[in-house]
Amino acid sequence: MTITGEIEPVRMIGLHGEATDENRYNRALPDETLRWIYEMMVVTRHLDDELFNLQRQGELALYAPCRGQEAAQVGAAACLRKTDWLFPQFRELGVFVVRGIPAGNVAAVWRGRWHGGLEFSRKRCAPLSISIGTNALHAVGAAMAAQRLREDSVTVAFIGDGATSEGDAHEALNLAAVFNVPCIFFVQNNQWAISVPVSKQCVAPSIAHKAVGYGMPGVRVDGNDALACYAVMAEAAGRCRAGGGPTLIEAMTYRLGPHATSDDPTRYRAQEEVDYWAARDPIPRYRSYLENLDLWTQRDDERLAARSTRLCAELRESVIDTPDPDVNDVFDFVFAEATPDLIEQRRQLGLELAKKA
Ligand SMILES: Cc1ncc(C[n+]2csc(CCOP(=O)(O)OP(=O)(O)O)c2C)c(N)n1
Ligand SMILES: [Mg+2]
Repeated sequence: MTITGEIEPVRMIGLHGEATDENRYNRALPDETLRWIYEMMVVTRHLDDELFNLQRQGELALYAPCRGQEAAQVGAAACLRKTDWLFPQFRELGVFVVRGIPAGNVAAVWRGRWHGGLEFSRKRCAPLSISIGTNALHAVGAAMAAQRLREDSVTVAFIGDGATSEGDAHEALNLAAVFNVPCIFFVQNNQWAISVPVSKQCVAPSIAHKAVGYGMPGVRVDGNDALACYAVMAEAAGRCRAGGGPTLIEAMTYRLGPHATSDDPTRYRAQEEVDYWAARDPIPRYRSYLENLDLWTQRDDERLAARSTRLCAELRESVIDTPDPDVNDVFDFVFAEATPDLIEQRRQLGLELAKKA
């Protein structure tokens, strides 16, 4: 849908799990898909907590938690095909879980052990982009490649409200529109960019409105409503596959935790604001929706809790048990064929290490 001035986000599940009267999108997903979306959100929440704990225990250098953003991430990723390309920023655990990337691989990245842990070629997920906004350009490049190869794949750039202020994001959005590429810009507006509120990033009526200036459809969606996120992404992906070009989606959500494990958000935001959003937690809301449809019971909770516990244990084991990689990986995986400079650097490092041994 093209925005026409209204900024009311698309919402398919009300705050208490009731179906809204939103009828522009398909809500009749198969029961298994509806249940799977919930499972992915709950698993993400548990793994997110475990990653946080692992950092606190000194096992990871840093971690950027996604608590509160599970609906946006899982909803957006769940409607994609495995052949679609993902270009994350750095907070997209829910997207990785949906794509089947083991949380241990994500942990390896935050441990500084293996920066390619998201398996670009096998899982079609680019490495974390700590330089915010840069991944949007990579996504557009990949979409241009898909266009030239006549693939019907879609690429998704996951960026934050803060990243929309970066020149790279502007260039990417404009390029995507001009070349009509199959790229979706999924902006998680979680209200904050570290300690800077979204009011300091954007004074347009919404981030979605900016799509008008680029000449692409813009959609604002309730980012704490997994079904609505799924629906608007499915629509945008369908448009990409039909040659209809890019879409800018703004998912209204909230980062319930700190920016990263080194941040203290109590220094810059009020507890009342956090409480307001905690009461809009996407997970219980979606659970109520499933219960209303008779699609979820307490026995399902028990099964899901066991699954989450197992996945957290696997994550912990993989972090603690896996040996550090060979330092030469730094040189071996830069180019398909090492350049003379890299070969020389590799030789020099080998000599240094031999001295120390
Ligand atoms: C190019 C660049 N400039 C500055 C930073 C420092 N930085 C790290 S995260 C961040 C804010 C990101 O905010 P947002 O895009 O809203 O994502 P969120 O952290 O809310 O998920 C900034 C400015 C960076 N990583 N990269
Ligand atoms: Mg943000």
